[in-house]
Amino acid sequence: MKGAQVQTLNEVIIQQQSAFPYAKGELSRLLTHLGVAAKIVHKKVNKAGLVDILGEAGAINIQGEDQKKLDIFADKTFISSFKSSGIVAGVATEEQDEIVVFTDNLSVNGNYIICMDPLDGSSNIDVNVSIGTIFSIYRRISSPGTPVVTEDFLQEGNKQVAAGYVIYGSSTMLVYTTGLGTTGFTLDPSIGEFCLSNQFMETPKEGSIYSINEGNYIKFPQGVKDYLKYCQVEDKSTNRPYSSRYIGSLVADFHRNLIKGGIFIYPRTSSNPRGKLRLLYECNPIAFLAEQAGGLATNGYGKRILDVKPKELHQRISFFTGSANMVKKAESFMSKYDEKQ
Ligand code: P6P
Repeated sequence: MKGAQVQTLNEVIIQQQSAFPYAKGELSRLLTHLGVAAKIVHKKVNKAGLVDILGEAGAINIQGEDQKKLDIFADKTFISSFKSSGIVAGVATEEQDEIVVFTDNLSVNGNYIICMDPLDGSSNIDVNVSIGTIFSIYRRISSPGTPVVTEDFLQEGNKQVAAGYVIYGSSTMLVYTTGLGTTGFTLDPSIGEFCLSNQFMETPKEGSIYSINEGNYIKFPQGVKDYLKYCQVEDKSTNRPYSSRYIGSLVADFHRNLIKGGIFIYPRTSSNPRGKLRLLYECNPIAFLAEQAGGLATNGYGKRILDVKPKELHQRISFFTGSANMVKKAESFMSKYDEKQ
């Protein structure tokens, strides 16, 4: 039995909807559909060790990575949930080379499109490390009643109407924003509901955690190398040396830093000159959440992630995000060199 003080995802969505006087409830219904799909994926992720769903599925996605069965399951689950909503006209996902266009009579009139990474960090599935679903929701640009086109998906991140992630960890959480702050819900499996657990999440302006794959150190731009040395030098007045925390799963690394304070950096390297992380379905949604929680998200060269005009679906970008003062400090090292992205 749900305790009287617990607020479910649906209840909070309805309350927030009243802040959008002209909203027809479509976005609320869409977030509810997303919550149902997340619960279905949660069940499979939690049983991955038991059910024959681990291991490679054989296909190779556009990233050139082996697709694991759970990746494909998550992709299919979220796509079918969005299609059945009748509100979404199409989806761009990490697992599909091209956009998925819904042409049924209901969906073709949908006002929304979604960019998503259905199961980010999936290389960690077999070692029981937290993984996540990342999503980004836009209103379509093309006219309802016609099939969506790629241009609908190449909107700047500042046009997002909602964004968030599901983290499948020691507990499963849904963290999202509709522009009214960043809010967290924790799944209570005993009642099958996402319950409000973190209202108006605020990330500390300063932190003492830096997250980066230091295995790439020799390939980093000099500004990154200089910033890392700054993090490691002892200075009690600024709480240094910082701690290095990197799990190789964006949602898990970001979620920890969002709560504790810290900076996450995936810079461009000599082997990934555009960076590794994807703009549409990794960096833009995370950037929206970071800013709504009082943090920052840039490309390391002074460009706000949410202002970048995408040129292609699977475009990569250099990514610096987290506590505002830490991102600003890192940028001050980057700006000493004229390496512009
Ligand atoms: P690396 C996972 O594959 C991912 O897309 C993000 O979740 C994560 O932050 C990053 O790649 C890890 O990349 O090169 O450090 O293994």
